[in-house]
Amino acid sequence: MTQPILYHCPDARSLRCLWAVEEVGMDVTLHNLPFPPRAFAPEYRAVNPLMTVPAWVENGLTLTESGAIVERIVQNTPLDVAPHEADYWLYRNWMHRSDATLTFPLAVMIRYTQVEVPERRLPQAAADYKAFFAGRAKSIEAALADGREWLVAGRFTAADIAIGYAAFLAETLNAHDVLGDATLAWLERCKARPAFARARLRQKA
Ligand SMILES: N[C@@H](CCC(=O)N[C@@H](CS)C(=O)NCC(=O)O)C(=O)O
Repeated sequence: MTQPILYHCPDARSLRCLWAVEEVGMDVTLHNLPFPPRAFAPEYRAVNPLMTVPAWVENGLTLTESGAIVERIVQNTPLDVAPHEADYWLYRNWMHRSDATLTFPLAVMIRYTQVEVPERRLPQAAADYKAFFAGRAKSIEAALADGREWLVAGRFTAADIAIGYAAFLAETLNAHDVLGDATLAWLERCKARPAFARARLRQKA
């Protein structure tokens, strides 16, 4: 059994995985890459032909979806929600929603405000996709409206990591003004997790 390798770019979606690693105390080899790898790390294609982060390599298996990797990391820990628990399917829904529904519009914003060369930047696309994110993020506010501390199962779970990263990314893009009060308070609770701070520190090493 070899130690898993996590390929990561600072504050990219792979932060979900590094945060989960720190929450559960798993030993992994962290491989930091410059962003975007397709421009600055051509050798990474041999690991992940998609040229996206994260990638997770473990015993001959390569995973490339942040949600699936987080699920792998938290398996058999209290951060997972088990099939016999009442919130199991809600939990799974949040795990899928985290990237497919909530991070996607933010990725469009990043591309058209930061990644593209200045002449290809599109302020209108960024504004439209921020509005798209705003509509979708109402689902977080609705879930937290009853005053609950965490999204599901009455405890901090991988759903808070997966969705918390999307809210954190919105904040790094200055798009958090569209988040509701309950969401902003929950985001602060997420960021106050010692494991989140450790992950952000470790990615700088
Ligand atoms: N659905 C994938 C998306 C992965 C993804 O698009 N990652 C971004 C970083 S946040 C990336 O590597 N972008 C660089 C590129 O596409 O060239 C996941 O959740 O891991």
